[in-house]
Amino acid sequence: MSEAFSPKHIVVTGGAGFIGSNFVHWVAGNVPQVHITVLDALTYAGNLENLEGVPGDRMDFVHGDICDAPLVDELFAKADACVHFAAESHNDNSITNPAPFVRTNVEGTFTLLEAARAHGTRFHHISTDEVYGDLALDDPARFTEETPYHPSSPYSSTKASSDLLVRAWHRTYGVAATISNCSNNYGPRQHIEKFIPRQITNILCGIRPKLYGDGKNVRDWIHTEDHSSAVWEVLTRGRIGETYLIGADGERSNIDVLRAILSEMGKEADDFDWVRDRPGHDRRYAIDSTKLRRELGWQPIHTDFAQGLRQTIEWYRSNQQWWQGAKEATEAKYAKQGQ
Ligand code: NAD
Ligand code: TDX
Repeated sequence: MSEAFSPKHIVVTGGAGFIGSNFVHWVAGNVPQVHITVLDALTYAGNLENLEGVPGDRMDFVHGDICDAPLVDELFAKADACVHFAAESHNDNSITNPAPFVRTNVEGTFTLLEAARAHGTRFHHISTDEVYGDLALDDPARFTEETPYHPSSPYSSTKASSDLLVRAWHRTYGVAATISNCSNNYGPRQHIEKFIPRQITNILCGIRPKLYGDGKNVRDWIHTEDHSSAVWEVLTRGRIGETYLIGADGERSNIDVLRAILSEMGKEADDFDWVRDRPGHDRRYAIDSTKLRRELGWQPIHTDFAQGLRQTIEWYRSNQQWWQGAKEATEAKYAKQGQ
């Protein structure tokens, strides 16, 4: 299949975060002709070290806010596409303080869309399966592109809002936009507030892992490199105005994932603490990615979860300087919440 769109210069917002930086590495390693401008505010979740190893002639870094309209306008004038990862991304933070979520996720996306409208920039919006709410554990259904929006948390409701803005800017103003909604990512460089890296780094620090509620909640795990390859397919060959769900058939309960980590790290199956549940905690996410696979021929390559988890554990073991500075504050924040 031939490529319909071959950008020469892309703006990647949130490129110093977990998934954004993995995407930048993926593009630099797989697509020779593209120049990348990373726009990132370097919040607590952004880290310039995440971009180490990306050749200097392939990328420039702009330290700035996606809500800064003049800056965004200047960058969009020079690029032919934007892939928009920047967001406040953690559900638990959105419960304690939703304000930055509304600002970055809603107002920030609005600011970018206005610039895309002014400059005719191709716009790919990164979203989440959480916009669809949750499924029961015994429901055979999975989310599809037709599932109605039903977000539960302040985080997911701001992501749903941003998706709706993208759809409206496409329909009303003709912005050349696509959206992808992906399931839970794992892999290197994920902030240690998130489930998998929190448990790995707890064990490395001699702290007992923490499991919310009854541990039966199900997440649909995908390796972040597979998310990156899917985003590239949608950006270059996806149909304008369409939404694509990204998932790799990786449904697992939290307790199963935790037990896999414990076993891999030489701990007993019950070496963890049950802690207070997350308010409004979504029960189960599950993605049906048939459209992406059929239309664009995308396939995940990291299909062995045990192996991906082993490599992720190894990454945190070998990169303690990357996460150690954030560990105490992250755990203090959780302790205050009883988690
Ligand atoms: P992250 O929190 O690791 O990184 C977010 C990045 O955005 C950081 O580098 C941060 O500095 C930057 N940022 C935040 N506010 C900004 C602002 N106002 N201006 C400029 N930059 C700003 O997040 P992540 O887990 O890598 O998620 C990236 C995207 O993928 C988000 O849009 C998220 O909703 C989506 N997503 C995440 C997952 C997941 O499992 N983590 C799954 C599906 C979708
Ligand atoms: O210590 C913990 N113990 C625990 O049991 C933490 C941090 C989490 N959990 C549970 C809550 C969830 O059921 O693990 C599951 C995963 O939690 P998170 O890593 O916080 O992810 P989740 O809330 O599922 O959201 C993630 O996937 C969708 C990303 O953070 C979002 O950005 C993305 O949109």
